[in-house]
Amino acid sequence: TEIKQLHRTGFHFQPHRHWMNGPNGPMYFKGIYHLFYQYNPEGAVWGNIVWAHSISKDLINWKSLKPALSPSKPFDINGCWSGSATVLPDLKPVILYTGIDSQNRQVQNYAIPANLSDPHLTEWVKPDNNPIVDPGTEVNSSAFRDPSTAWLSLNGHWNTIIGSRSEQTGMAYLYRSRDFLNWTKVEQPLHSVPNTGMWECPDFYPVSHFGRFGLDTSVMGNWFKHVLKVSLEMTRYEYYTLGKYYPMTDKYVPDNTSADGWSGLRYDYGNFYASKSFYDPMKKRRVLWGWANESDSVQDDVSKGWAGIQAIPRMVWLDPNGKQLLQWPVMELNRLRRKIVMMLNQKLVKGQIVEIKGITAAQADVEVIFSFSSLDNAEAFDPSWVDAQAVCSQLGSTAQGGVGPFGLLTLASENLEEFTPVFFRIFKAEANHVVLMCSDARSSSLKDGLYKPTFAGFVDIDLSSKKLSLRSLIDHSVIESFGGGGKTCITSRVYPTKAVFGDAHLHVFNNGTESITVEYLSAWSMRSAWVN
Ligand code: DQQ
Repeated sequence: TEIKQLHRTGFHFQPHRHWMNGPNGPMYFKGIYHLFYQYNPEGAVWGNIVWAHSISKDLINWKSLKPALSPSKPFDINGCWSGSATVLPDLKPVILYTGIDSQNRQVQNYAIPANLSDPHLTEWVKPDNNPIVDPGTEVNSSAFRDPSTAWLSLNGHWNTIIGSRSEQTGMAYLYRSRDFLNWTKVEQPLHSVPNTGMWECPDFYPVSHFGRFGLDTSVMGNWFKHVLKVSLEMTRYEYYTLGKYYPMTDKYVPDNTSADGWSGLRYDYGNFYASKSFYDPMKKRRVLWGWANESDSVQDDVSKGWAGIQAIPRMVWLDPNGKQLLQWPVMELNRLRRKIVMMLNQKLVKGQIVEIKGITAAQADVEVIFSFSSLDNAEAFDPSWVDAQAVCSQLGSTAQGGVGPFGLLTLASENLEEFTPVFFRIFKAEANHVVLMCSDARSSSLKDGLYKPTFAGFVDIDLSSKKLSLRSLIDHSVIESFGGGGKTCITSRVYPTKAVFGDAHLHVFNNGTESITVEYLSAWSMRSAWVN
């Protein structure tokens, strides 16, 4: 088209054109990473859903293959919806996915590679004994989807969980099988929570108490915790609990260290949904893929010719405090770093803004450590402030505070008509300090008709070192931020009209009474990746 693409990303995963939603069946197989995704081959809006397929050696540069699964049989004729891959112990990958059948029911199917010696696994077969799970009479056939990667129990059978709801109780049904073909529903769901509505894309995996190494989904042991993540259709956020899994009885009991439900822990406090993780045996890590939807209008998507990106894949592991997960962009991303500029010991007094010059600010990676000498100026935290997003939108980034707001001004236009601040503000509570992290899209664009939310989360961090770190990946229409070394993540989609390409600027700022020091900042221009 004639339209200049102002908002296409340079190093995020997206198809060449058309609509993409959730990541499907991510896996590593014989030296190659596979990513499948929900895709409309006919346009930039949701519909006609197939499993598109791309492969990579480094999770950053991708080659697109033909779709692996398209509607063709009675058991998926109305859509090939989300699902997962499991690599069976004899190195045979199997896909479990949701088919929308000829009666518009959601059923679970399987598919296998047509030719295991094809290193790309280009061709997939949907055997005729599908579906392998149907909703029967007990389960709501319009709310029964997204089978997880299967895991092997100590009692010798395979397990998968499937998202659902019964009335308004969200749940993950547990199904088990001895042969991966005949599946039976376990009476009790693996977990359910009243008033949370439909659970999409459940994910269930172990995390180690020690270090950053990931664990294969079927690994069982006493020294692990398990993560249960669900995507809440009602709020469009993903929440997770940490808990204990009993591999003899297949029971999961969440720890009571955080809320279980929509007020619980989130992978990301912004635009990040329908995620899936997989174990990478090459680098012994667990990697998380999540979808960041557009925040512009359907009409904008149609004129752009595309919609949807995947967030940069993240390594996930257990915080040493055992109470939450930590996330960090996979290290392969660093290979795209080109020119670097640094800032050392730059003091920021109240109201100060300092530009980071010399990099491509519309396509950049920034890491910064802020420090402060005292928290005496921290404002009192109102215990009724449970909703970080509400606090953040009330206080904003420009009005003066005590300690903060301080942080980055990303995708800023020359005269600051447009800017997206990513920042912290520290409060004093009864017994501790409370750190608020925000990514505020309200001033991100002069254009109307966009969704410009104020995203925010709290950062559960020990401030005794008087330091707070922030990393932001800036890529034209997306800002992915990692606060406190990956404790709190926020992804925002923004569509600046002036702060584009060479006209985008990056700054550090402080609007708090307490002076803040940029102890150390590195910002890199990012090279574009080869994506599809
Ligand atoms: N959308 C898919 C479902 C999944 C949801 C259909 C996630 O399988 O539950 O494209 O956005």
